[in-house]
Amino acid sequence: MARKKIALIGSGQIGGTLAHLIGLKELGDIVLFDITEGTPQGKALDIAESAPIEGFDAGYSGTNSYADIEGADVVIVTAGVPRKPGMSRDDLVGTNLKVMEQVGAGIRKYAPGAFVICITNPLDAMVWALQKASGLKPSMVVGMAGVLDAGRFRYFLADEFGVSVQDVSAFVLGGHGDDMVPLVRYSTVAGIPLPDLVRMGWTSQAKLDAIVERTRKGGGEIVGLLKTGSAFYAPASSAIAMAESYLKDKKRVLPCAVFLEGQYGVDGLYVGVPAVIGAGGIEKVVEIELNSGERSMFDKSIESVRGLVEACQQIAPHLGS
Ligand code: A3D
Repeated sequence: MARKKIALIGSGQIGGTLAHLIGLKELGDIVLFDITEGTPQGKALDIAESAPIEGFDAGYSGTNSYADIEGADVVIVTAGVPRKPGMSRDDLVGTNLKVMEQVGAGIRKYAPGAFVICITNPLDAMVWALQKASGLKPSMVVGMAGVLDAGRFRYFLADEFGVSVQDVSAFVLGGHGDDMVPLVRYSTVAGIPLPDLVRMGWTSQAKLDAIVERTRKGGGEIVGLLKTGSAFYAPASSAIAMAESYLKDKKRVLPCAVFLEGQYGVDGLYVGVPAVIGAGGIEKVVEIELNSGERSMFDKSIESVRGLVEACQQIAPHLGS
């Protein structure tokens, strides 16, 4: 069986990390694309030269032409600009919306059968724009955010409890903004929900609240430390988990930004919810009951996403509703 073809649109910090991880995991051959000449070619050659040392087989090429992504099975999009200190994700709309229109046109022409994962911020609005611009089915265009947000939540919890990250599972809902909704009730250590762990004396409610707040602001914490850009290792790992579930038909249940058509009372927006990713793309949206506190946090998060999408519709009315 021929290797799968994975196209990476954007060869910056996340794009390069994705390319290396795909090789290390032998998920397929990689085409790195960027508008900057030399960057995708240089990164492709550098990573290809690590293959004999690491012992993996994968083809690498770098390009500035969309024609080279032809027939890609998976496309992961990081093209655009990241945040700098003092910027919110929403400050990126104007620049990155134009980028999504170009990328969408490239995918529409050369990779209409691909499973497309968007990472560019502000995520929930950019994945919406990318789906409109590419014309692909909404079930084949998905946004990466929840796996990363849940990963951060899991890491902080494992650190607090002194247990393996493997035994901590976390649930995050809503948009990828500071008003995302980490769901404490559905987050567990070895199946024990967090509120029970507070009762068992493993941590205090105040410490748990602080961890929830740190999770919400997790992206900003890294931006503040790096000063020149935003997180890239954990975001790349998160998108790889989603791509792997599609390529291997693993049917993992992962929190991702998916197009809602009535689920959770939302219609026509991309919002972070748990979903099954398999060979059919987004195969199922998992709908859970929210209590009134969770519902109001979720609704607040949806309103932020709606505001951003409306801003996109004003800038680019041709994308439709
Ligand atoms: P960076 O290292 O700047 O890479 C972006 C790349 O996109 C650069 O190499 C640019 O040359 C390239 N680019 C710019 N315009 C175009 C275009 N029109 N066509 C093709 N390529 C283009 O950024 P990064 O890799 O650190 O981050 C990429 C994006 O991911 C940013 O928008 C970040 O805000 C976003 N991000 C999202 C998350 C989520 O959890 C959703 C996390 C971290 C970063």
